[in-house]
Amino acid sequence: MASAGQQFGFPAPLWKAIARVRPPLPRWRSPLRGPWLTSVFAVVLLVLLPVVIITGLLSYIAYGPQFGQAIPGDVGVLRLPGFDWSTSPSWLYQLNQGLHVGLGLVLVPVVLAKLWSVIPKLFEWPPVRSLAHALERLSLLLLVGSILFEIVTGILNIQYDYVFGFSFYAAHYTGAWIFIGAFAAHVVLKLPRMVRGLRSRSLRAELRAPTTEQEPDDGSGLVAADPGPPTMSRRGALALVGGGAALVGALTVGQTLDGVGRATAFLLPRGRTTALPDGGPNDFPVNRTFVSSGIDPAATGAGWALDLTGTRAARLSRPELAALAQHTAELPIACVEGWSTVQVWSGVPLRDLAALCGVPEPGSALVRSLESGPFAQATLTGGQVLDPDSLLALQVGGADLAPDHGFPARIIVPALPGVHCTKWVRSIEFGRA
Ligand SMILES: Nc1nc2c(c(=O)[nH]1)N[C@H]1C(S)=C(S)[C@@H](COP(=O)(O)O)O[C@H]1N2
Ligand SMILES: [Mo]
Repeated sequence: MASAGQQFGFPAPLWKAIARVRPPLPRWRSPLRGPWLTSVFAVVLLVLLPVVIITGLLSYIAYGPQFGQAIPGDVGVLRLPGFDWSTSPSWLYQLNQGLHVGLGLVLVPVVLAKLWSVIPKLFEWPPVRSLAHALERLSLLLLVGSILFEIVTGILNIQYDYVFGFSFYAAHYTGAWIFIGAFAAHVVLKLPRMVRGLRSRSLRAELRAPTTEQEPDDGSGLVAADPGPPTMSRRGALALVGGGAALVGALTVGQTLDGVGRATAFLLPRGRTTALPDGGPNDFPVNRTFVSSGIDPAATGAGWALDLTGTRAARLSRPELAALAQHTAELPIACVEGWSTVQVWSGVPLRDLAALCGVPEPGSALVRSLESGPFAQATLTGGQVLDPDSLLALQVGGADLAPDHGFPARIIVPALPGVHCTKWVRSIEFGRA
């Protein structure tokens, strides 16, 4: 350790003096802290955080970055290999986002417990001992900073609370990559230590008997030198964190499931309003009501007609659309924010509309809404248009769509992110492959 000061070019006596003048930093004295407990929290995160990461990146791809409609648009070197998001199984995006948001929330207590278990390291003195130590601490700053940033921005977003003055998606995406890099480095550096920590005690023995005796000091800096009296057993600590995670999970899953499950989704701010609270087919959650879209109600009246363009143009009124062959499919709407609802939709298959305007094998379809603003348009892939269950829906559960659900017509495509299931459709432009 004599080299520590020398690496920075400090004379050794000065370095030693810095080490001696420890400021009055808090002393962390819980006898619970130790390498085994930290390793237990670590292994849970090591297994489950990659699921949150991967589903997050898949959601970015599902948005269709190839059409410039994933946010952020230009991500430079962070561009993911593009592929067309599948339409099957129809619950693919529902599962993806249920996992991303649900597991992300469930892991919050585990992340907090892990940070609590290593907090003495934050107050280490001297703050840096060598260049390697300085780099390690910098990577930890990025690791902890980015995961807290992802948690806070993620939760604020699903709470519909855009308090930040920047784009949620751009920030969450960039933060994710910082986290991925720091997480990978951390795993490489700490994996052996985690394995040693896990091996140092038997989980079964810990769970069987409540132990409060301190773990032996392995020099990791986690075990308090002057421990305070125990407040709870290690088993109690695991039960507290596990119970917290289970409670968050129980209050969240309902948003991805339908029916009675939704009543238990207490953490869900959205989807509590329903379009028509009459127990009928339109009585299911709505995010954005017709009134808040700002569309003039007259524009959805008898004069409404759908404009189609391809190699030839067509204009179809609602009765004309209803006179075409109808198809019915039970499909979810799954929002990026994790909530979803499965309904029975009926309408005209998009591929029939494509064929009608001379593009039987479309490469894309640009759907425009009567609305302006962020939901004004969305582009579908050729594969999405050609799925037989992809619809321009006119009805839900056998009744005409309520204004809040997109009357006169809305897009429903299996496994498509909810945001691209455009409501109040005005026109569709089919592009060639
Ligand atoms: N025109 C338009 N279409 C839209 C939206 C919208 O605000 N305007 N919301 C989108 C989003 S984000 C989702 S998740 C689905 C379902 O939203 P809803 O509950 O508001 O119908 O519709 C999508 N289609
Ligand atoms: Mo959404």
